[in-house]
Amino acid sequence: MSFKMHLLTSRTVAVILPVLLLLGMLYSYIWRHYRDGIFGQEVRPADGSSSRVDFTIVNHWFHLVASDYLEYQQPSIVQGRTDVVTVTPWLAPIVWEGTYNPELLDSIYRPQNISIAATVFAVGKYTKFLRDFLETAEQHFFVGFKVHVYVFTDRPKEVHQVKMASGRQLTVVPVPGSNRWQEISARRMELIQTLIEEKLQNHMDYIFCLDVDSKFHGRWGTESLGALVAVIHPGYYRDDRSKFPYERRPESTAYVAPRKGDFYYCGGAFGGLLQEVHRLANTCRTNFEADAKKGIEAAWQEESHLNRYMLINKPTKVLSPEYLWQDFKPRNPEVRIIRFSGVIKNYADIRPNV
Ligand code: UD2
Repeated sequence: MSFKMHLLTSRTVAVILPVLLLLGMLYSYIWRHYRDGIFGQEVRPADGSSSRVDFTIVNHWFHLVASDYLEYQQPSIVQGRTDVVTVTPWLAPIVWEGTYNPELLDSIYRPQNISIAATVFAVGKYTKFLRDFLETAEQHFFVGFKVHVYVFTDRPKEVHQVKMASGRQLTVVPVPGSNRWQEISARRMELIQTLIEEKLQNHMDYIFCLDVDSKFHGRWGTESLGALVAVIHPGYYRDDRSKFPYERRPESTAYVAPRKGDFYYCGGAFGGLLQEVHRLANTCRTNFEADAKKGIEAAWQEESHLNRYMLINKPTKVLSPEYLWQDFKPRNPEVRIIRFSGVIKNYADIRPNV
């Protein structure tokens, strides 16, 4: 190589290298922002700790592909249910019987091969509810789809063996017991967060977190899918929001002011995409712990924190009280079907404390 050529090559390298370096930095900056927006976010709880979670992109959420061969009833925009409201003021659907076509929905989601995790806690004497919960879930919960049920319990030997259909499985996760039911109920958020981080991310698409003292009676399926899914509590949906049992002490991070609130949601059933439920669980757990440091326990433990969260982070799909009724309540006429309901229980018999 001549001296001139050599000089030219070194100059070229001297120019190209910094440009490449700059481009690399720019790419990594843009990628980080894009990923945080689409795949998940670095969550920084109030205590300053941080937990990064990366989630794979969820195509089926953005792109709904229907089968060309399926024939179904023509939808209408002028006829439909008039006895209930089917959309929130922020335009999220409220799911009631008669507002959707289950075959159409299943035909959209089945080819996507989606997977659904379900968590249920059975600590102490609550293991007695597991059998009915698991058996009825086999009959009604996402039938024909990939489902992985995680049972958190301090009594693994009492977990009932249920025959599960192919593609469905159950994992028992041992957890410590507790002398306080409030702690068992509230600790669920932390355990759900850890489960997502350690076991589910990049393996499952959706997660639903459910109370164990309940049974399925009717279909709970693809109509319930959404990014962030809340269930309207059956006890308060006809009441004025000033009567909702939100946490009313301003010192609590779960505080909701008297003239605020959309709906009162259940702590006993919620779900959505993994990254959304992770964000919810992490926030509720962090806020619960911040309250605990001040000696405050919210009126309805994690249910109060969930309600505060959903007031700010609006659910993208809202499930009507069909999705969590209470067996002691007579059915209201607008509730045409009860899909999932809490059984009647004697708190004094089953809780570790009163
Ligand atoms: C309501 C909520 C519940 C929770 C609670 C406030 C509904 C239908 N239920 O139910 O989700 O927000 O208020 O904390 O919205 N558990 C055990 N062992 C125990 C106690 C509780 O495993 O000793 C678990 C179990 O999964 C149970 C859940 O925690 O289903 C909630 O406890 P609960 O059913 O006693 O609470 P409850 O009926 O007040």
